[in-house]
Amino acid sequence: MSGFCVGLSLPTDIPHSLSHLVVMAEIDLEWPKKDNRRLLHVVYRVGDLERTIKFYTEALGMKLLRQRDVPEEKYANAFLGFGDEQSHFVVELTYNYGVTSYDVGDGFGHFAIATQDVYKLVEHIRAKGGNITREAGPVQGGTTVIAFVKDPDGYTFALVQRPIVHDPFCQISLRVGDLERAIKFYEKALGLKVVRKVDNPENKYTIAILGYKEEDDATVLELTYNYGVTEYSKGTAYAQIAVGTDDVYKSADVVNLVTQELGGKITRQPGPIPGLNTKVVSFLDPDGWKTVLVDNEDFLKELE
Ligand SMILES: N[C@@H](CCC(=O)N[C@@H](CS)C(=O)NCC(=O)O)C(=O)O
Repeated sequence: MSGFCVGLSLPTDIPHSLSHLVVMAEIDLEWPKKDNRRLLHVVYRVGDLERTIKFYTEALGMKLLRQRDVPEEKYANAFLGFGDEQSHFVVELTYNYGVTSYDVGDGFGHFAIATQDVYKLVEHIRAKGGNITREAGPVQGGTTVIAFVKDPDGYTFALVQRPIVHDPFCQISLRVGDLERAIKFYEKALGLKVVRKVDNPENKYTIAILGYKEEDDATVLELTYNYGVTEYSKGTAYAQIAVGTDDVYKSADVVNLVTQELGGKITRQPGPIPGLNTKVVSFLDPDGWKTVLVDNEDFLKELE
């Protein structure tokens, strides 16, 4: 059985004749798997919007897709990626007026960019003044060529060599303190599937790759578990991943139940964001990483 019933009390001011009724609402636990979901963008804070835009466009090869300034709330956003937001995963940078630096924390892993030639991209980034923190070469214990680069705010970008690249922005990596709990959460609450899992006892870590499609076809979430490490600092820089949904209310019902079982919590109840009218629901996973589910139609209207 995929759903079960939950009793909801009616408000106390309804007509007396109805007050004995209890509304039975069916919660469809399979909804996240049936829903029309896609990783849309990742949101994080930077200390200087122009500096980051310059680095991402000139060194990493992204395009500036759109920008908005919200002076009444004292912040500005810039969206960058390797193609249009309708079909590509992008970054949403947030600049808060006057805040010039943030703590990235030790729980955030990296963003990953796929490219056919990591060596060449490393040289290009170096020539643009980028900070290469791990030179190009095969990954420890494997053959895939990778490199690590730090952006001006200290966020790590992994460069990953692949023969065919659809959307270069291919991965977000976060560290978690209990991998099995995190996998269950992302499967049940978000409808993601484990597309790959690798245990690396030599280097004392396990990674699980979760996606709505196979790793080569869409951007995925990588969860890393380092043996024995159960907690990480989240810092103040990284914010959340945005995922599209056809129904934030049905999604929220499922998330609510999953948080009762596995931990985490809803931080913004489902509904339209005042002023913007895009319907969203936000929540934390059991490790404290945030996701926002965004109504697909409302999101497309934002792009018009
Ligand atoms: N301790 C690492 C575990 C994950 C890990 O080692 N990932 C691989 C890539 S899948 C890596 O960073 N390898 C380093 C290298 O090859 O230099 C972490 O928390 O990031």
